Amino acid sequence: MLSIALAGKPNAGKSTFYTAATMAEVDVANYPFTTIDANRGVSYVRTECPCLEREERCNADNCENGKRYVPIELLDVAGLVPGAHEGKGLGNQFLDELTNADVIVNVVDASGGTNEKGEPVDIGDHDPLEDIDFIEEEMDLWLAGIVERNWESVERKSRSPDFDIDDALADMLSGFGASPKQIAMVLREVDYPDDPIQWEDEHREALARDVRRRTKPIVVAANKIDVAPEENVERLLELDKPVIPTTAEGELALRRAADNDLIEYDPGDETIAIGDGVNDAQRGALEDLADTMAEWGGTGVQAALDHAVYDLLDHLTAYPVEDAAKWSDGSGNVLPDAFLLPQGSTPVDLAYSVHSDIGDGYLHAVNAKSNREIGEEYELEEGDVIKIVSTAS
Ligand SMILES: Nc1nc2c(ncn2[C@@H]2O[C@H](COP(=O)(O)OP(=O)(O)OP(=O)(O)O)[C@@H](O)[C@H]2O)c(=O)[nH]1
Ligand SMILES: [Mg+2]
Repeated sequence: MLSIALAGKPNAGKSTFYTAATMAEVDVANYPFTTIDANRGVSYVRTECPCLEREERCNADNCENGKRYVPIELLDVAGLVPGAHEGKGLGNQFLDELTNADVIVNVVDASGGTNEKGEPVDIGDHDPLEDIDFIEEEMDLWLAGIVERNWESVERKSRSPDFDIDDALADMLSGFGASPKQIAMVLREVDYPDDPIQWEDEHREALARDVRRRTKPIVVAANKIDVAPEENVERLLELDKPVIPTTAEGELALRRAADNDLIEYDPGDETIAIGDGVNDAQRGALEDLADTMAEWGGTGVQAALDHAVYDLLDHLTAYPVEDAAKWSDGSGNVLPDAFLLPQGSTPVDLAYSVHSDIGDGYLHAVNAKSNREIGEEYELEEGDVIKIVSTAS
């Protein structure tokens, strides 16, 4: 499963975001380092279900009237402070948790109500722009440290006659969650000596920076928009980086209200319908929240996850079926499964995602939307419904 990690300063709202997105109970409090051990749970990205193209909506568990929710893993980790790679705050513990993440959501307190250590200050007192870069820097320096610590073993290996620097670096960096393909791409772009003995600190730092950028892309969640000065959010949106305004607390309130049938709301909706069962205080709070949503296009929590997966990681959703006419599995369930795959994936890749046996026994595939057989080279598109014919199925 794809893994998204929530990173950021203490007290920025990571655990609130996590609770809202997974509806799991975790500790949330207005002081730094509330979270010490990482929380790991299932959340979803939202996309349009192909059932919208049919007369009837599907009955899949994760489809809500054509709003399709595809599972991903969400990770909520301890807050990060400047100097973490040297052990400040909770230090490397947090950074090590990121090894398995495919993409990072950097939760920033856009209200300026917490200082660089995450301690509460008056709203607007701290400039949230200062909280953007240090996360990247800490991650880069942390990875550079890993490279440095492993350098001796690369130098040792270089004495062997069949030594290849690309292979040695790929070997070392695979532990960081970088695929050989990603590493090959980075190595093509940077200039470095073939002999590890000649590497300087700058080479290692440049390598770490490039590998980090490619393997851990970051989207910023400009959080607490419900209380943030508008100007703060605007300035964050002007940055030359992906930024999504969010209110994690707002999303949590909406999900709880929807669970209690007080409102109609599906995660990622830009509006809510308030029911008759609410009292005056609840109505006031929900109306305030609806105003915030109208201003920024929703609570942003779903949008941040969607942006991470569909834009930064450039993934698509494909739907394997057994019956190409009914778009169903063998028991008649319409569009029962959805898989996230990188753009450029083929029907064979989809077959392997379903099961390695299905992949090994792959014969051919049918595009169920056009009812045409497709070749092994066919590049899947968002929302494709595919029947895979395999000796294993
Ligand atoms: N107004 C407002 N407050 C929020 C929002 N999100 C979180 N908070 C509050 O911010 C405080 C910190 O939230 P947490 O979710 O515990 O923050 P964290 O980033 O997990 O903090 P650590 O675990 O200490 O790193 C709590 O008082 C939350 O209620 C939001 O969108 N708006
Ligand atoms: Mg926390």
